[in-house]
Amino acid sequence: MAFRSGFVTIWGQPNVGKSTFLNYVLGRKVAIVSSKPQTTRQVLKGILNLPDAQVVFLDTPGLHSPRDEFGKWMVQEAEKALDGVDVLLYMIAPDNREEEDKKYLNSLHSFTGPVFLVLNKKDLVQEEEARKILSRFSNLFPFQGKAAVSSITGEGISELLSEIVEALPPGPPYYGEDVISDIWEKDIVAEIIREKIWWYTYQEVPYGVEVRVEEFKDRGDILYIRAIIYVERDSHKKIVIGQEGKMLKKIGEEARKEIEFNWGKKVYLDLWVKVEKNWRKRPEVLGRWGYRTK
Ligand SMILES: Nc1nc2c(ncn2[C@@H]2O[C@H](COP(=O)(O)OP(=O)(O)OP(=O)(O)O)[C@@H](O)[C@H]2O)c(=O)[nH]1
Ligand SMILES: [Mg+2]
Repeated sequence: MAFRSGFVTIWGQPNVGKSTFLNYVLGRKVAIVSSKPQTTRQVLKGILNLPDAQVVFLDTPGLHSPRDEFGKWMVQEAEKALDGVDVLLYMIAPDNREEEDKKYLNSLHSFTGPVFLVLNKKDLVQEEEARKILSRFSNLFPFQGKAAVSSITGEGISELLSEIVEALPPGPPYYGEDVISDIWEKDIVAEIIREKIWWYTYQEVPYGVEVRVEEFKDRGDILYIRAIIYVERDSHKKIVIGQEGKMLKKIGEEARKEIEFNWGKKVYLDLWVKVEKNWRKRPEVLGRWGYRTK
């Protein structure tokens, strides 16, 4: 059988489990995950090497109606991830807002490749309910295939992967076998720190957080990392630092443990918190950080 390779974009509303799915498929965490919507901000590639195929997945920010410049940038990122890809996985979850899905599926009619409908979080519903949801969606779009999976238990995923591989064109791999993701070391660290902030802070705080790694130095026995956590308001800074610095300490400890685990090395993590007022609405700040809208 000929070797196959291609690009597969994971698309869908926020919080349906796109990043969790990617991490499960790769057997490794490349994308951060949280129980809050709009966790993923940038398109991230995750590369799966199989004996007979290479599948390059693109995890995307959840589709939503943007409320500011930054939200606009996130949705544009997701839309750009349709260009030139071979296969699309449209992901839904049992607690999805189906009206919204109709809108996004309608916008897909210009996509020429095969589209698979993937109902994630199957573990949360009975078999019968999963079947009903899939059949309701059948009328909305000419899907190439449909699958119900769980990105927590792994149910249904290997069958779906075989279908995806079959839908890919024959061709050589795009990346070397040792490449798992296109995300750089500094960005992985920034994302790990951001994930902990998403886990431990509430309401508007995580949405207004941006993490920039300013220094990343391997000093032989220790990895020295200096990062700035930007927040939108003074009150948010207080929350992220916490009483007597407790919150920042907890975020730092959790992030440090994960970085040490990933790099197999001791880490010194130097965290700072700064206010960048209303950065999500300010094109000049977004531009400086590489978030340019069209
Ligand atoms: N029970 C269950 N929970 C899941 C499953 N997949 C993901 N989750 C949970 O759903 C939440 C959202 O997961 P994410 O992977 O961050 O979702 P996402 O689609 O990437 O979200 P955005 O990046 O915001 O677009 C997390 O709390 C996950 O643990 C699943 O198959 N079953
Ligand atoms: Mg995500």
